[in-house]
Amino acid sequence: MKIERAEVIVTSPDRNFVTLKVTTDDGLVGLGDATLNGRELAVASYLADHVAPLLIGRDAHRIEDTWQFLYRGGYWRRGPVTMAAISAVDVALWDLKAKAANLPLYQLLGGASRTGLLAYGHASGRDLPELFDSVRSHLEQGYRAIRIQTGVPGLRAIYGIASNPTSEANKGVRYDHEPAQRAARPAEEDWDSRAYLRHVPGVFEAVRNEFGPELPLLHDAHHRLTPTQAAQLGKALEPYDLFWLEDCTPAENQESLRFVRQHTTTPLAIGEVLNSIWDYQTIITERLIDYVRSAVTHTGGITHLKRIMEFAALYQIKSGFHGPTDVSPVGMAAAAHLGLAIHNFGIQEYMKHGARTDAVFGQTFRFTDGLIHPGDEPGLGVSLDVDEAGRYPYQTAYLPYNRLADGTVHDW
Ligand code: CS2
Ligand code: MG
Repeated sequence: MKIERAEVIVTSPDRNFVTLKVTTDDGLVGLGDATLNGRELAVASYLADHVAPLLIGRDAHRIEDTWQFLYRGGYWRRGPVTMAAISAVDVALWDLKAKAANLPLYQLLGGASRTGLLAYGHASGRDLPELFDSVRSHLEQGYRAIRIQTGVPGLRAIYGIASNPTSEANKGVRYDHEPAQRAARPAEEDWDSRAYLRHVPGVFEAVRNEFGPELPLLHDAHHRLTPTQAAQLGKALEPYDLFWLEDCTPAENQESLRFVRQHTTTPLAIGEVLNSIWDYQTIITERLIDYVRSAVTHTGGITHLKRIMEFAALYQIKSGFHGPTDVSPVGMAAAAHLGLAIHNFGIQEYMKHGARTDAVFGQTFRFTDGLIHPGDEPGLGVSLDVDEAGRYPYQTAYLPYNRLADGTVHDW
């Protein structure tokens, strides 16, 4: 099964997506997601200018060899751009191998370890009434686990709030659905960690009082706290029994999680900005996290994330794969196939894509009664309508950034 064509398709139906389409000499097509929010064209060029020409003529069945060829052969290793590019090739080859075997991909990854994947959705509100309405609407949509994001008094626009103001070009698109605003420059937002720390525990108390003790609740601190503040928040949230507190502090310094772990038993999830098994070495071997948050798209594909999950299994750490709308339907399908097969599955993030995106990407992926299933079509179960994609050319879009009250740039 020789690779005959490797094309990079950039489209912007509801947001920008980068997809690698690999076609073999016997006419099979494999797809891989290479979308890196706010830096899409960097990966598109890495693939089109440097990788795609090297794939032509290769045996599509040799997935591990191709992975090592691109990782070691590329000399410059790791990092979000390289690992997103390698991921797209890897997933496209797994899609091809499963289609050649006429099996859904999860069957090649060891078969199903469960009937479906528990998924969580994003509820948010600037205030409690808006938040409660958002939780109710997610429960009505069938979600059985809910991420809670809240506005903070005194702060104009913060991460994760659906009703935040958006750019003119993003009118009608929920802010939390697409934080990367279509604009020539990134939007500046404000932040105050002490105001946030004073406000959030009370919100979780109110949500528990309103919705009871059982509902799994998640929260994303989105990399904004120091290790000490993260320990304070984790401790303050213990009475509300969170499923997880995510990205409580930037993870570049993996050891900083030791301090957080020493002070709170609130489960911790980290990894959406980590790109390789080496980025997880300390936080897994010292069990400083409970959930691996990587996306297949940003972590070297199914081959590498499966390796990370096998490593994590030794330490009873589970998956909590990243699944916002900037992971394309191809990336979501890959996460669902891997999540269905691995033993140490925890939960899957799932934000629904828009109608234009669903028109570009055909999917057998389904969300029923709170559970995700990738479907039983051969391969990933995703198709790409190139003509439809062609209707939506790339649009410049940037994720926002933060400044503190004194003007200091802060983690967004
Ligand atoms: C977030 C993402 O879903 C999450 O947990 O952290 O929404 C993140 O902000 C975006 O994926 C950035 O592109
Ligand atoms: Mg997150």
